[in-house]
Amino acid sequence: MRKSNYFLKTRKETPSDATLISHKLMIRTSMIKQTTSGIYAWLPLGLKVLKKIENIIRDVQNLFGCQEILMPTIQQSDLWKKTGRYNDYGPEMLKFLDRNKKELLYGPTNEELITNIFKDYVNSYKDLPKNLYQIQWKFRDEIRPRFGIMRCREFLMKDNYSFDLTADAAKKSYDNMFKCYLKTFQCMGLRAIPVKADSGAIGGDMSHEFHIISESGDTKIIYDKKIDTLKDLTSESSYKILRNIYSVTEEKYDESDCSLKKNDIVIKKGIEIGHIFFFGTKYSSSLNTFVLDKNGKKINVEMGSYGIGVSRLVAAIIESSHDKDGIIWPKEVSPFDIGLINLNPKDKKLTKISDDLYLTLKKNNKDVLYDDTFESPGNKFADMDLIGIPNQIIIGKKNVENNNLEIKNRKKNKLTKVNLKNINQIFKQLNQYVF
Ligand code: 5CA
Repeated sequence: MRKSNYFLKTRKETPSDATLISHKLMIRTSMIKQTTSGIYAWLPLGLKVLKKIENIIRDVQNLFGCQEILMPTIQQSDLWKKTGRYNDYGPEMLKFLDRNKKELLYGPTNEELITNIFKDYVNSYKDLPKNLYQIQWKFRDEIRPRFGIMRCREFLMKDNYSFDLTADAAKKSYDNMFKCYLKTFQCMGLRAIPVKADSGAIGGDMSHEFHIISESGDTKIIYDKKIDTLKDLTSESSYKILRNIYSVTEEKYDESDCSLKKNDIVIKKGIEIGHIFFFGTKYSSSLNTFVLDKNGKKINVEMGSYGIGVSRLVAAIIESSHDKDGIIWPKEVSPFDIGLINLNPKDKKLTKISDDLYLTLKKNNKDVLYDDTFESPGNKFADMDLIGIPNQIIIGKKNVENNNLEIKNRKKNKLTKVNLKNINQIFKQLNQYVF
């Protein structure tokens, strides 16, 4: 993508209500634009990252045996009345009437709807277990939307729902999703800590949130310091530890059942990026959803639901990966693989070298943001750092005179000179960080 054509306008100023660094950086890089309180439009740069995150989540969901569906954002009220949540959910739920005065709502979550869909298709124990997921927009009329897309009113969520015959089988589905979440966040270059949590409006008696540690997080989490010594959270041995170790949200913390010594406890602030629930037959019984077991007996299905804040993750990743100059994208979710800077597009030689390299990289399936604009070198460097692509290639006069270009690693702020005719060497250098 040539920067001269790209719908991207970096800026220095941010609105006064933007206090969080991720919010500021997303506005400064024109990733998002607020359209009204707590509601945002996603612009090309932001949407690219959102889609990358979405695709990682999708791949890992598929890997763990979940099947994708897409439910509507608008739901009817009658199912919610049956489960009692039409009133219980409170003012966070956006309700409205259609032209026939039928009560509708914009889904804040989908337990009712999925249970009702499931019911029409599955009626034998032989068809279980099942696990269905969607990646769909949700609306919650948050009392105080804040921090940009971190806590907003309309947001993208991955939600999935498991259906099993017995509580034991359902707990296995829950454990499978627990592992799936550890894997998902690792694939994004994140370290997410599972903590026991309250189940709130979703209900049930077993629930975990997944947090990334961040000073800007709005939840306190309390856990055994052993977690910080685990290298790979996705290994089987780490899983066993994480599933049994002391690790809770502040609301769940009770001094009397925490047997740990003061020195063995870590208290940190976290950003909740995922939340899983086991709630048994809460929805299947009120919505009369059952299967026949092998004796022909009606059994209400045992269910769990599992959410990931897809849009929130964009901000959460920035919170955990930035410096004074801007964003530093983990390569897995970076909007582009490479930023290519032509320091002086008026210079024919530099432009020929840059154009040729841009084409070669594109032919090799690399996604490149090519700064071919007439901005000053200082602005070009600042913009590329702000946007945060992990690797930059810089084409400048002095280096070209010596047949060199420079490759900059954004994270380490390290420049390496490479012979510009040696394309293999260029790829080798880029490979170290990007692909
Ligand atoms: N039905 C369950 C799981 S499918 C559910 O709704 N869970 S939840 O309420 O915990 O939401 C799932 C995830 O969505 C949260 O972990 C959080 O990352 C994200 N999320 C929740 N509220 C917001 C919000 N207002 N803005 C952005 N992301 C949000």
